[in-house]
Amino acid sequence: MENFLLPKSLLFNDSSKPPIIQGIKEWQERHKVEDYKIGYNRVALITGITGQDGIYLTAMLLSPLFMAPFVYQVHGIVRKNSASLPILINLQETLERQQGRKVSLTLHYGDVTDPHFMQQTIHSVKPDEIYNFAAQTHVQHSFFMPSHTIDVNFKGLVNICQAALSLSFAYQRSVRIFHASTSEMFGQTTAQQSDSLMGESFPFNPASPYAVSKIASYYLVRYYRSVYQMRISTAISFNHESPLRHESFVTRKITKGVARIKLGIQEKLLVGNLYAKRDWGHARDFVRGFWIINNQELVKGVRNDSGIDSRQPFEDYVIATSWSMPVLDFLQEAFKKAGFGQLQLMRDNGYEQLCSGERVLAKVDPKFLRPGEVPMLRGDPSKIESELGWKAEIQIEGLMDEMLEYDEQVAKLEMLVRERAKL
Ligand code: NAP
Ligand code: G4F
Repeated sequence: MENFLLPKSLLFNDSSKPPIIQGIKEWQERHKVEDYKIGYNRVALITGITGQDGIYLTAMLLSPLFMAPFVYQVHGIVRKNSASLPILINLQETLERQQGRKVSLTLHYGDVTDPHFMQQTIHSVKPDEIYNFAAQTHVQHSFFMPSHTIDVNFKGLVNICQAALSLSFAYQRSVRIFHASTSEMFGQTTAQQSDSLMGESFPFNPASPYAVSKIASYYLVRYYRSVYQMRISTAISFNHESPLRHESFVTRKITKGVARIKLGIQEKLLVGNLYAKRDWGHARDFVRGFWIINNQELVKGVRNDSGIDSRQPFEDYVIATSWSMPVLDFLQEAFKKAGFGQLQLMRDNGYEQLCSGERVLAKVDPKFLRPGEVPMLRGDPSKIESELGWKAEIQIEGLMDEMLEYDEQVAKLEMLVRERAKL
């Protein structure tokens, strides 16, 4: 039912600032560079388009307020049973209503693990830009499904790169590829490292099959870039959330749980490790960073007013807010914002629980503890800030407020449906 609700941050209108790449309009007027078909169409292919980042990127590329020098046609790869398909369809219909015309969104049913499907799709779509978001993204699930995780996260990228390479040989077309890497690759830090911010050269120390699959893909990006001079790059992204985050991830599990507890349709929250710290940003900021990275020579040219050197190799960037917070603080703050006041942290059978007087509102359930945990992640975004002018605009406070407000709406709808069902 929540699929009918679009979060505020997804749509750009007069009151929400559209993503502007600094100075691009002035630069467009001054330079005419052949490589950039300024004002012409660009074709973007998004794998994982039904996921959080896929939906935010689609909304941005198809918004008339997105200040990029291209008009986008968006293609997306969708698994037939994706539960998030309705929200994508709702987004398309909303954008068309807003703009009073059709937007160019085409879906292709398939799977990135199928090399024939990827070859055929990339050859028929002939994308200018690919964004590879498709992945088995849940760290805890990767302990139970290591082989599947490696298949989707690593072999999926192999299939995409091979198809893009053959497209460039067959049609002399170069396609730029953005791949989504993760801060999980940094993994467990030593005591000496634990206070340092994690930048591009911070060592990898993976603690899950998910992290291993992403490290393998990270090196695959470097391989295709150095051996075939492909325009491929990656962002090492720290955690980013939104009302569209799947509820199996901790922030959304908390905001949805708190909203339902407030309305009396859930008794308590069951969670895992309360002491892990994460650098939480907003997905809307992150997808703007992904576009900038995939168009990095254009953005560097605009910023230096130097035109574009298309021989310049692509580079990888960390995207983060540089702020981090323990799960426990996120949980307590969410209950506080929802009007539950100060909660007491107690212990029962060796596990923590958060109580309001006699009432238990949240409790650690060992089934959510992981065999390998990453205790602390905090990123250093200084390279992308200084070279590409990206900066996180939405802080944790704004993120939490939006998620709680959205989840209260969802919970109220759920109540309404329950009431009606009784009639
Ligand atoms: P998400 O919401 O979990 O979405 C994952 C997407 O991948 C979904 O659209 C899913 O389709 C699709 N998918 C899964 N297996 C597939 C397959 N075999 N073939 C085709 N599509 C498949 O993830 P997200 O948060 O948007 O993250 C996007 C990317 O960024 C991922 O690669 C993730 O690892 C990476 N990343 C995310 C974060 C973060 O904090 N969000 C941080 C660092 C890196 P269904 O709808 O059918 O399930
Ligand atoms: O929300 P999480 O599941 O995200 P996690 O494991 O950090 O992974 C996310 O971010 C990565 C980037 O760093 C992405 F690459 C990845 O795809 C995904 O998007 O867990 C965050 C922390 C963990 O330490 C976990 O142990 O919260 C802890 N946690 C505590 N209770 C819980 C729970 N995590 C989940 N999912 N569910 C709980 O009940």
